Amino acid sequence: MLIVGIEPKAPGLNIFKSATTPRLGLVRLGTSAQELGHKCRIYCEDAGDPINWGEVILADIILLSATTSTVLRAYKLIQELRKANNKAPILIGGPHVTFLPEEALEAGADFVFRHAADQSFLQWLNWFQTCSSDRHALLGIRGLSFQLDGEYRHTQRPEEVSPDSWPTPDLRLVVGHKPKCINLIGSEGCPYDCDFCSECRMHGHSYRFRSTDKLIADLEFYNNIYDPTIPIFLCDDNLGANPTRLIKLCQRIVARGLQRPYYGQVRLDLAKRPDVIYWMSRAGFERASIGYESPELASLVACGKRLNPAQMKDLTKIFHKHGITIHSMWAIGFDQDRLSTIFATIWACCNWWIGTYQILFLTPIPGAPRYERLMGKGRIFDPDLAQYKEHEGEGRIFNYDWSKYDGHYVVSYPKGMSWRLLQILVIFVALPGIYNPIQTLWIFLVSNIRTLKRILIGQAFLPKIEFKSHLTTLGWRLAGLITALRAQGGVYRYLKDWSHLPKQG
Ligand code: B12
Ligand code: SF4
Repeated sequence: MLIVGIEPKAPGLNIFKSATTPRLGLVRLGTSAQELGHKCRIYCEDAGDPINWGEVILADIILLSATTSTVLRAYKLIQELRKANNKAPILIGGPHVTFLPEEALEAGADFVFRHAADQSFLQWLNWFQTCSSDRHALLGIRGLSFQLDGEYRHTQRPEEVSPDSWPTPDLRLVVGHKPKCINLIGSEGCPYDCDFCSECRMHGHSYRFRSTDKLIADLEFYNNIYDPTIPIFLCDDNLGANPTRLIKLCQRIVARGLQRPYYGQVRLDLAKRPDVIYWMSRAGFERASIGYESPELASLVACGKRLNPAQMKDLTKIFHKHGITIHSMWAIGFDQDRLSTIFATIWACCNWWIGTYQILFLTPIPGAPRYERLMGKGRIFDPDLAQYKEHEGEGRIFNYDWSKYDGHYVVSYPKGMSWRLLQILVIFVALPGIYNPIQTLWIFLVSNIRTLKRILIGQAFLPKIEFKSHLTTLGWRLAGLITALRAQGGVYRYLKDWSHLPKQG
């Protein structure tokens, strides 16, 4: 069968536009389907060729994958896909529709896959090939939402599968995609349940890890098909969740000669274990993406960081000392935040010499505890019970246009300041302020000098990777500045569109 998958493009301009990589959902499912003998073609609108409508017409099954900010584009595509091909069932999945399955069914999807679909998708494929006339049989597939006898039905949440059962995602399925960075994920689940994140409800509260053997095999696979200078982003939500496992992975990378530029998503407190950072540096980790969230103690306590700003500064230095550049992720809009928080964030980014950063507004994405708390009266889907229930929150969300849920727009009333001032100060002052060319030049100079010093004391294991990383940072910072300035037009229009909101607002 011909399976066509589509990952819709992100709405508008955002700071991720220059680092486009496909999410791995469709690629992983497509690889599994391909192993079963099906032909799979994936179109990632932001990272590859445009959709080939000739292929869409011939497709037997159409897959769509979306996050909250891309879901409206997915719903629009459903209408166009139907017109082009009204025989093929349209399946949709991802972290948004998992928590709003009926919204996707109303938008025209035939089947919604909730949570991880590695098992349910293959079971569905089997159903489709063998007994598609018996829709009642679908009730036996977990994690599925669909219509039966004129009613929406939601089967119970899927069982958690071992990450070792995942195939190595074959990015070559993404038509026209020439990776500038290869994403690879090796774990699922998270015990922290942060207020603004949906990971725990999506994948459960316990960490499940892919074995080191499998990860090494994944890395070897990419080493064989892609240029070894292309970075691999180990995008686990917390790559350092098990520090011993991470050390073992790095040691195996070194032993197998698989050093190359790696990026990893870790928590800042991983630096309390300098031995882990040392091994990361030896394996080639040039960049760590770290959720800093806030430079203010009250907000750090509120989001469960268990670190104070002074400790954060010191831990930042440990990454730098090992030649690892930091991409810091900050969130603004905690109930404890005041306007001064924005200036404190600018100060921290500059004063702690952080390579790159993103400052996003805390956005109440469906599935996150924050969404339930901030929404008004309405129905919410309980993923554990697999049913909708009535709910009434604080009523602070004023905009449910999902295309504005990419972290660049304020969509709910903050507690400690006016939403407009928050929006204006972050986009018009903080972003261009921190990416100012003088700071960019300083960071470039300081990090190169740091690497030279590391060479002199025999601590720079992969100096070429380090020097290249400083150039990448320079490029990203300049691109960040340009994007921040270009994004201002959209934000200005947004402020005008919502000018009717009451004053506090
Ligand atoms: C890599 C990554 C990125 C990369 C690339 C992302 C991209 N191309 O969009 C970068 C760094 C650029 C990025 C940016 C952002 N990201 Co991001 N990112 C991720 C991360 C860490 C991994 C994505 C991934 O590949 N996962 C692994 C795959 C296998 O999982 P999956 O896609 O969910 O697929 C499974 C199921 O959902 C399901 N499924 C999915 N699609 C489909 C389709 C069908 C038909 C079927 C049957 C099943 C199915 O089956 C799959 C296999 O089990 C996730 C967190 C996570 N653990 O997933 C966050 C995540 C996707 N990002 C998120 C967000 C919010 C963002 C940003 C808005 C800002 C931010 N917070 O950084 C931006 C927006 C980018 C944009 N395009 O507009 C949220 C999305 C939440 C939501 N409801 O929208 C996530 C879930 C993090 C979180 N827990 O909050 N991100
Ligand atoms: S933000 Fe990170 S640590 Fe917090 S729940 Fe999400 S994945 Fe876990």
